[in-house]
Amino acid sequence: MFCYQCEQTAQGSGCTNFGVCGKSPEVADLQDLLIHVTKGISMYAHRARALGVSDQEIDSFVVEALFTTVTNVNFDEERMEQMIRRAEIIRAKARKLYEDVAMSKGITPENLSGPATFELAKDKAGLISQGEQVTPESRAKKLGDVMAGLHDLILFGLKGSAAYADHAQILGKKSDEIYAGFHAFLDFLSRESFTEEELLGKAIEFGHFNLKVMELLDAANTDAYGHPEPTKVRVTPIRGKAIVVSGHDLRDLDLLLKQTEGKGINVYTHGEMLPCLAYPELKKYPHLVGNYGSAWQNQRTEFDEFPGAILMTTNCIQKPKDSYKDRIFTTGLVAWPGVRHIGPDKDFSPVIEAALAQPGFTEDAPEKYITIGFARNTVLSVADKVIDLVKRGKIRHFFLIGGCDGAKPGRNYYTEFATSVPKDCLILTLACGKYRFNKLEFGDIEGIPRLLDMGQCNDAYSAIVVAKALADAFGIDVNSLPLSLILSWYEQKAVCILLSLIALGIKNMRLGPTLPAFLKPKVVAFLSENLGLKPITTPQEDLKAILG
Ligand code: FSO
Ligand code: SF4
Repeated sequence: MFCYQCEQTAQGSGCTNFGVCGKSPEVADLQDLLIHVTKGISMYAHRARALGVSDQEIDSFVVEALFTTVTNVNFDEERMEQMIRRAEIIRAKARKLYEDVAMSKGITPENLSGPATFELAKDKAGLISQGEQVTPESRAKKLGDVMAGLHDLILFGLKGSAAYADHAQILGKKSDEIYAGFHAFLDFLSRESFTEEELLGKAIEFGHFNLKVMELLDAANTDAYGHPEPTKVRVTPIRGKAIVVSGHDLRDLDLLLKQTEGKGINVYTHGEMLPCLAYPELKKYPHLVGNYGSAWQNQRTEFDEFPGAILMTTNCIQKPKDSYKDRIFTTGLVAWPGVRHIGPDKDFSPVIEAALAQPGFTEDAPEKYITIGFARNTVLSVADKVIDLVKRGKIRHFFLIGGCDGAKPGRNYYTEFATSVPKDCLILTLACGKYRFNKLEFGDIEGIPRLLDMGQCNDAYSAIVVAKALADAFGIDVNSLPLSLILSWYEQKAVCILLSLIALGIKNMRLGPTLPAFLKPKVVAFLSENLGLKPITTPQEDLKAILG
């Protein structure tokens, strides 16, 4: 195995024996093989589309295959093997689709090779050794470090973007342009050789593409559940039976809420599900009582102490402790060997039974609330007031402190940064990194809360919309706004967002806790020269540099 797709990669360079995340070498190799076959599918699907035909099963599968390989999604060898076998069938379907349409138009189909035609081994051991031949490490041997790193930057971005596209397609939002994009990028990545210019150009093109994916998911979420609105959310448990839902999928939560109605079970959000509590069509359920716990990396302690059932709807799952292995469930693409999985029928009865068999919370904890729900609609509704406050010098600067959390001690930077931001500045936040400071008191500036939680990581889209609207209102470029982005990254969704921000030309972003291992020094130097992208240093130094 060789995996360096996330921030916690071993020694900051690559997991080679076993994933720091808990991913086995076998699963890592199978994931790389799945990506390889998926490139083959897209080589055909891309060409078929150019001739006017497409197929929903092929389109959806490619998105799912990419998402399955995102950090902390699928740790199950059996499921990975099944996915590869299905990929083989889908590839044959895509090939037929392309060859048939070409023939019908009197065109000789291209004779494709590589990922399009290689034969898969008959048994799992054979698949694993095939996977070993297509790891990022073997790519680096062929293409060289810089080129392979740029290839992987795009590939990892695609994986993150696929997570968003999958959430959107689950809610019925499907876009031909977006499926076409996934196939086109994978087809590009299936090539044998590249130039640095081509790869850099594609990375920027991908950044623009991902904006459309985030826009699609924003539309899917808001069309289905309304626009998030400022909502006071309870963050301490109340007496009664309980289910906690983690991950990112709004529809899973909705379905679970419907199935638990009248059952005397309280439902809590965890991690990136917190923003769900602000959507009108989700918060309407009285038994969705609040948020439990904090960010993903604390789940082993928090789930251990949770006296009910646990449902994981997407990443980030960690190895379950024995103490809760029989009351944690996965659904969708997330999988852990031996953990019970709720299939596509979304019958959550086993989760409900497990919750009823547990004691639940025996008493109310002391009340504590936080306010969430400051996505684009809400923030833009007070834009005039915010603009006025900026003009009157009441708001000096905006900080977007957003991104993922993780286990490394260096992540304290973000808490320290948030608490050191001067009182005349606003803080926008999103994704799971905010748990380090979202329960602290930040106060307000003439009624506008100083800490505005915009939502999940994909709500970076909201932040971009707000930044553009503010820039328009002031008649200036986004980079001239008194706005600084302080980003934390962990997995591939952060990579696609970063590429979108780079594509928009956002300058002077600070990124931490460490820089991605796949961004080689030459690429870092390029981004730093052209966009002033820099690693975080200390909160005090960075604040001083920003505010002058
Ligand atoms: Fe966090 Fe995990 Fe949402 Fe990521 S829960 S780390 S960026 O999955 O996607 O923010
Ligand atoms: Fe290592 Fe991250 Fe890959 Fe897991 S996802 S194997 S921790 S680099």
